[in-house]
Amino acid sequence: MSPGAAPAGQEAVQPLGVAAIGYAFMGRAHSHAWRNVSAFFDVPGIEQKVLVGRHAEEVAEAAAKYGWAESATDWREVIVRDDVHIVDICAPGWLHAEIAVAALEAGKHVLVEKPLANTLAEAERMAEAAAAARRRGIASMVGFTYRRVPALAYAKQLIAAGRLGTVRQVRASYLQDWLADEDAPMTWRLRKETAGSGALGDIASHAIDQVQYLLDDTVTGASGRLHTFVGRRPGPDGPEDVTVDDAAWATLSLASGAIASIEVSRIATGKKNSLRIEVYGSDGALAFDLERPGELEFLDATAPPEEAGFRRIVVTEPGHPYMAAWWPQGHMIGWEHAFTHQARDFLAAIRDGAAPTPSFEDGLQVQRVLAAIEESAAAKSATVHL
Ligand code: SOE
Repeated sequence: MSPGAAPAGQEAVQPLGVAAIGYAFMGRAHSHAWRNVSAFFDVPGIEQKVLVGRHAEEVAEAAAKYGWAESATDWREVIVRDDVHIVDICAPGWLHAEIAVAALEAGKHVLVEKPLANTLAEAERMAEAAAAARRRGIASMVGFTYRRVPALAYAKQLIAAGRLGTVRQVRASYLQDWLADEDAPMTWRLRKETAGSGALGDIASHAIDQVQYLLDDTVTGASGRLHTFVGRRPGPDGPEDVTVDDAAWATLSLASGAIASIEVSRIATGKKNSLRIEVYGSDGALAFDLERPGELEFLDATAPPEEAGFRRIVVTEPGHPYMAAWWPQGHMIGWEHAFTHQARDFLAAIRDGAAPTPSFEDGLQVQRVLAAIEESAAAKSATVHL
């Protein structure tokens, strides 16, 4: 029996050893989730075995702070360890494919941050490795974490239950302003070779995933544009060229006949982390904004016109997704909780021998859309069919 998998009729006893690779922003968010998940959710026990990073001193300090038993600097040594069963990849995009494929081949369950990869070719390789690993009972999942925001998970339930009727149109935007300042420094996120793309891969990937997830639909065509407003930024050794987009926008067609628009930016002055999604159907509509994560606006268009209007649902009821595990009704949770929900769903899938979602195949589908938008933008062409 593999660790974490429950024998028929019994609870699993042997904890799953987790290794996380990367200890910056995402590594911290994931560490927080691993640290809390078994305290709040009924999942197989885990042990935070080892945190991996390039700089020995910094990673040792981070490991001690975030609850890891050890730290290491060589991910290749870590992913083959017998006491490591889950590899959680929080490293920048250029490392995803190499680490994920090696970890899957070593028989480890793999969770990888979004977007799945920097290029379509890498994403295809990862999806193939995941499918082969799945046949050996190995789980893999890509961290489109916003699927685990209770308000968005509830929005999906409402749409699936037909409360919006036929969904016709979606407007999705993801606006941030951390690059609005021309003097904001270079980071790996602004170099094509490390990040793959800019706002497109970083945040349009979330918006595209949400459109396909909420509607349970597939994008079949895309027309897009990319723009870089600040071409050079201060680097460690002087000014450096920015080689990715600051902003992107696209129109998408979906298999169901629905259409969507996507608008993303990291220079949207005043917008901090606004993933806004509006869904319009024949019988109702929904709106969500990540800057107010515990609320969902819902319109029931089957009500008499005099009564119809958007109403605000406060998503803190025990009947809302994930909420029963936290505080009594009415008490809010935050951004970081979605990572705990993600760890919960991943561990539950491992326990049940189920295939967790979003799968690498789902991540690959998002990557196809990103590539189509890039192709359309480069060619200044109309729709690129996937
Ligand atoms: C940076 O733009 C970023 O941290 C994204 O990389 C995350 O995926 C998103 O959750 C918040 O913004």
